Amino acid sequence: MKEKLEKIREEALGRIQAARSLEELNEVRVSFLGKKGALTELLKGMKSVAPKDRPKVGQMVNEVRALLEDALEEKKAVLEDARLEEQLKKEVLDVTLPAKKNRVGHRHPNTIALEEVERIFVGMGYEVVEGPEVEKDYYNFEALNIPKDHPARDEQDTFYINDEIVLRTQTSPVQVRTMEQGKLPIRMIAPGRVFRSDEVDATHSPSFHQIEGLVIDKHITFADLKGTLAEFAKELFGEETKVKFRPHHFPFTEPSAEMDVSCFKCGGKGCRFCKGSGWIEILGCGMVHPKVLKMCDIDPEEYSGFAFGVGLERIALLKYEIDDMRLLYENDIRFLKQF
Ligand code: 2NL
Repeated sequence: MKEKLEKIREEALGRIQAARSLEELNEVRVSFLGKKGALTELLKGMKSVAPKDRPKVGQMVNEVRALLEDALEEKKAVLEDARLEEQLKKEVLDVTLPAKKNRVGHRHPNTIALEEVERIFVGMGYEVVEGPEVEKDYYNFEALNIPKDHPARDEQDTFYINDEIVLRTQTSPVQVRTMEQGKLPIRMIAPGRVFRSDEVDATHSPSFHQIEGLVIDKHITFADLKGTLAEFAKELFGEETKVKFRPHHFPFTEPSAEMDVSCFKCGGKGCRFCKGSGWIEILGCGMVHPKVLKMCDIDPEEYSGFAFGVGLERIALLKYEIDDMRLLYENDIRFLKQF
């Protein structure tokens, strides 16, 4: 009995020592101290021990049990420490690493330019008005004094839905519709998508954006047009910007002009950007043609007005020094995120 006990003790201590994990250690505990464990089995053999020796043997068994329990406890603490250590190693957190950046999108250069133009005109008391992209021929051409044989009406230039319906080639129809409503005075801009049957190249696209402006009131003169557009140019391109007007022709304005701004790159001296001239063409404008007013039931003897039209893409290309319009439509994030 004593030898058996000794053997159990040595074997148990050896296996406790060798245990590599808490699970393995628990197996060792069960196999020696559990209900069917070696030590428990040994106690069941007490019947064969002489009654007078039983207290002594019982004491020996209890001593071994206590010894093994202590050894198990000790090893358990060691293994628990090791497990914690390992877990901490696995969960190392380098707080000096740069944080993951959330990639946030932003506005398209066209939109940035549009909002800038809107801000300038809203600041001068203008309303922003939108209208349909699919328009009646009447609003797109007829009401703007564009005669039936005008080249702009050619199928080469305009997308026709049928004889009476077109994709608008400018946003003027929005202004005609506003004039028709009869509420005067008018101070408005009409931004939006327009369509022309153009081949795609660095400066053309069959679909682009325009911002037109219209002012109708009593006593509006070309001086109002000049002052307003000069102020617009200064706000858009910088306080030092100069403007000049060259005579032009549009069927819907009389007189008509094109406005140039002094080159904001070289200040007017002439550089590659303005092709040496010192000036950059920016918009078309003029005094609203009396015929256009009449067609909208506005009396040209009492009221007068000016109007202008500017390409949004043209402004975006100039402001952000982009040399090819197609870049604005490709939606390549690497390009877009620069603005
Ligand atoms: C351009 C510049 C322009 C207008 C648009 C306009 C609108 C109404 C009446 C009179 Cl309702 N005019 N818009 C005026 C001058 C120029 O656009 O380069 N267009 C082809």
